[in-house]
Amino acid sequence: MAEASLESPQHRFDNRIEAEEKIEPKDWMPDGYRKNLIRQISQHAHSEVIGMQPEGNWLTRAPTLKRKCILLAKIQDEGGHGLYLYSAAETLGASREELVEALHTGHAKYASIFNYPTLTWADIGAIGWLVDGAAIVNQISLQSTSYGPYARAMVRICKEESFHQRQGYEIMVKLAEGNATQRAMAQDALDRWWWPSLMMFGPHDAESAHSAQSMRWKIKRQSNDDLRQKFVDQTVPQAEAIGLRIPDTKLVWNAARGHYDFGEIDWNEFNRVVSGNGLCNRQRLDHHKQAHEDGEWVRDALRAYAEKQA
Ligand code: FAQ
Repeated sequence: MAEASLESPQHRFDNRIEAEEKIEPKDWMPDGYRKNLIRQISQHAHSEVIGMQPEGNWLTRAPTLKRKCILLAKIQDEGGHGLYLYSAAETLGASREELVEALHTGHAKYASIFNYPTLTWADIGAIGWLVDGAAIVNQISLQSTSYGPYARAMVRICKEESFHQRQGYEIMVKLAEGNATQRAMAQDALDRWWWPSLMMFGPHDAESAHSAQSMRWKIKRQSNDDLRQKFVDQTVPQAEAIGLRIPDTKLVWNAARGHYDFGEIDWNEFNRVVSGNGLCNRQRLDHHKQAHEDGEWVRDALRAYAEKQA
């Protein structure tokens, strides 16, 4: 009996996770592992695609042609990230139709950050600097996630996000070096995007429904709170370097811990936004549904072509 269980698919799977081997699409995996991955990867994909909207709002109003080209390239990258991630989720047996349906019916989430409006050009700087900055901290860790297609998608995504973060910070640098109005715009954008960026890492570890199991399966490699701390530690000096103030009165360097201490997130706001009642939730979903509907003719043409070939 003991010998048989040593040979069981579950046992082999556990050993491979233990040995840091990647799990590939055709390998045996527990149902829960598959479901959890489809959940996380598809929500990640939805975030990338919905995340194109707040920045898209500034494409026609970028201050120069060069800024417009950079922003356009960045937004297209985000669409590409969504596509790699949908493909990774499809390798687990989920169809694209099901995934999009889950987004449209509210069964699948996307990152709360994309439900905030982009009010000024400085918001484009703040998104690149803070939102892409937070995304990279999380995604670098996911490069060593246990599912092969997800880990490999992360490698390329991280390279692109790194360019995004730098272009955002460079916008903030220029505004911070500018006149009083430009500096005020940069500070106002930081004030509005700081806390929502910290929320991107999800609930505290003790409240995180999926973390313990995801860490055991090595889907997640670092906890929500550890990643959030890493982001704070690396971002505070960047703000200081350009003379911007982080909007947190509790923020202080803790020499004993070797980290910044920081204030508490407004979890009521987080829950409100995640449950669909943020400033732009309805607008973001309606826009996605409309774009999806407008693309129906492309899907029809592809289906007709496939039928003709069959
Ligand atoms: N917003 O048990 P946990 C980007 C949900 S990409 C909304 O801790 P988990 C690029 C969570 O889904 C940004 N929902 O969950 C870009 C779960 O709900 P469920 C996206 C959130 O999965 C930049 C429930 O709360 N990145 O920005 C949020 O273990 C600029 C319980 O939470 C990724 O998706 C939230 N902030 O940990 C694009 C990275 N936090 O499914 C355009 C991959 C938590 O039970 C412009 N994902 N929830 O209904 C992850 O690393 C994880 O999924 C976490 C959450 C860390 C996000």
